[in-house]
Amino acid sequence: MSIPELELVSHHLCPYVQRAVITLLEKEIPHQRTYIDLSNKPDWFRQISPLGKVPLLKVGDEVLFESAVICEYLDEITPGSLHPTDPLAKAKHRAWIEFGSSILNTIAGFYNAATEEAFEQKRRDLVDKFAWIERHWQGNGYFAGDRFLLVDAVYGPIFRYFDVFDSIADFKVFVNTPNVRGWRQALQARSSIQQAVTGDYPERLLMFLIQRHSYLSDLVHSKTDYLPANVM
Ligand SMILES: N[C@@H](CCC(=O)N[C@@H](CS)C(=O)NCC(=O)O)C(=O)O
Repeated sequence: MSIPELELVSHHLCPYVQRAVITLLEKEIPHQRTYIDLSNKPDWFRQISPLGKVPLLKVGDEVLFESAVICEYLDEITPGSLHPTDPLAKAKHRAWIEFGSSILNTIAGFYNAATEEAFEQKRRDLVDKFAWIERHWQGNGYFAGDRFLLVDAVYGPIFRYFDVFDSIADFKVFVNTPNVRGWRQALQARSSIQQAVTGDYPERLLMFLIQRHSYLSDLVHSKTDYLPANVM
């Protein structure tokens, strides 16, 4: 199958966009990337995005939305597959991908929580969610063994948040999940995961966190000595 002209409409911090970028990189698919400002969405974007969200994948004159759909499409138009072939295994991977989206919602609750109490509740929710993965762990480096698959592409951007959170304080989210910690390390080392964001990602995320005016924003402020000059 010949690969059509592809353009990924993106945002610098979006973890869902990163899933698509990682898939594009893993499968070495030529594409263009266009970054937009989500706080000031361009009219052309509003006109083609049914949910007003990134990522979008422009495929010639067609537009795909929803990251899971985009990743599966990219996987299917290229040789080899980043999904298991066994239907039950594939269904389980899709379920854990959906679970990854639910972790992302909890992460949003964590950085938006206004009070210490609400923040602590979200922290515990994160601990619980990663404990679920630990209990069901059947991996070996990656989620399903030594081969990187779509489900791994989903968790790379999730763990990336914690690289920045760890630089603020030790929130003890992975204390009792050694397999998840190993998975996090394996994904951190993967070139496609590293290259899915621009080099200024940590500064951009810190700036975004400060702008939440949340409990976590206050923690970032309390560490002003560590903040890079361009975030102050
Ligand atoms: N279910 C969607 C979620 C995408 C999503 O939430 N994107 C966020 C940025 S990370 C967005 O575009 N938000 C803009 C808005 O909601 O106005 C997917 O998997 O693609």
